[in-house]
Amino acid sequence: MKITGAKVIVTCPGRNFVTLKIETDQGISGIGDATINGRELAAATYLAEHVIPALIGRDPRQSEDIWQYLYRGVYWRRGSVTMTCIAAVDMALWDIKAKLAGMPLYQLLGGASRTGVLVYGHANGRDTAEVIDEIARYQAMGYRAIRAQSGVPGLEEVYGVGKGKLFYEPADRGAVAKEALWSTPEYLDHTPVLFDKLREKFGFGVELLHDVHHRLTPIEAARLGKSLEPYRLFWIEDPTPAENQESLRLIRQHTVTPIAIGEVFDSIHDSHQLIKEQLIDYIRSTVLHAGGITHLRRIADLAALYHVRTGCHGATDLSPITMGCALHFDLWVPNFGIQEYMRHSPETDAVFPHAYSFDTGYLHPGETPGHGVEIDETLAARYPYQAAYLPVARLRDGTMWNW
Ligand code: CS2
Ligand code: MG
Repeated sequence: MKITGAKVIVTCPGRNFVTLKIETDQGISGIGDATINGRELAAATYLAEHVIPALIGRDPRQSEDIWQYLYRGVYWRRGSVTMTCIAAVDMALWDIKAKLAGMPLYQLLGGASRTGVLVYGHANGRDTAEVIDEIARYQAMGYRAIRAQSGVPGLEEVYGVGKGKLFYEPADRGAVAKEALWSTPEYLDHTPVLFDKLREKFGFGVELLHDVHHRLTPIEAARLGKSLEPYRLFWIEDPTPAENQESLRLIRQHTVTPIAIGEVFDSIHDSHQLIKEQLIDYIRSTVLHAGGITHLRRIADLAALYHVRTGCHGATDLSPITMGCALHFDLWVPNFGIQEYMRHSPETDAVFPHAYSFDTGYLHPGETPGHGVEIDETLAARYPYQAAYLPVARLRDGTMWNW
């Protein structure tokens, strides 16, 4: 069996997505996601110029050897562009292999370890009253786990509070990123009050999550984790930037609030110490940004040795292809925790028809051979790329901070 061709499809049904399509001499094709929010064209060029020429003529069933070739052969290993592009190839090759076997992808990984994939949705609001309304709405939709993000008094715009409802797109159209003001003291004062009100309103029958989004120093994150202990959160996410994995030791010394990190990680080396020292409870790495199913399996297997569970990132800037692959992975992985599920827009769902479905707080990938997601190329062509960037944050004195 041989790869006869491959192409990159960039489309923007409300937001940009980069898709790799690989074709074979047996008429079976596979697709993979290569979307990096704000750096889409870097991935598209990397694939077109440096990956596709190396794929032609190879056997698509040799997904491991191709992975190793693209990882070791680049010399300049790792990094979000390289690992996202390797991931796109990997997703497409697993799609082809599962179609060849006539099975849904999860069967090739080891079959189902559960009947469905527990997901969490995003309840956002400018203030506590709006967050309460949104949580009630997500509960009515059947969600058992809900992330709560709120505006902060004194700050105009903060991460996680969307312009619209149901789905949230943080990237703004334009040639350069918008600048947003951040101030930690107001956030540290406001957040425990928010969750006190949420638990008073909803009790403890719903799992509540919160994304700190890299904005605190370790000691500030320790304070936040401690202040939230009475509200028993499912997790606080990205409490502090985790390039320095040791910094999680300080947070761990002060609080038992569970910690989830990893959506910006691109390899096992970014989380190796966090996992081995049990500095986190959930690893958020994804099939998209961490080298595909082939690499994410390795991360999950290491995590399983240290009681760390998966909690894959699943925002709107990860295409339905990533969601499809993630759900097959989630259905199989023994140390599953939870899956993020930010719904895509109807335009996006039309471009990426898929087999996965939502029911009473769980997603299921479906039984279609492959990963169960396709791309409508004719429709995709109607939405040309539009430059868009994630915001950057500055403190009141102008210091660059973490958005
Ligand atoms: C967030 C993301 O969903 C999350 O946990 O961290 O929405 C993140 O801000 C975006 O994926 C960035 O593009
Ligand atoms: Mg996050």
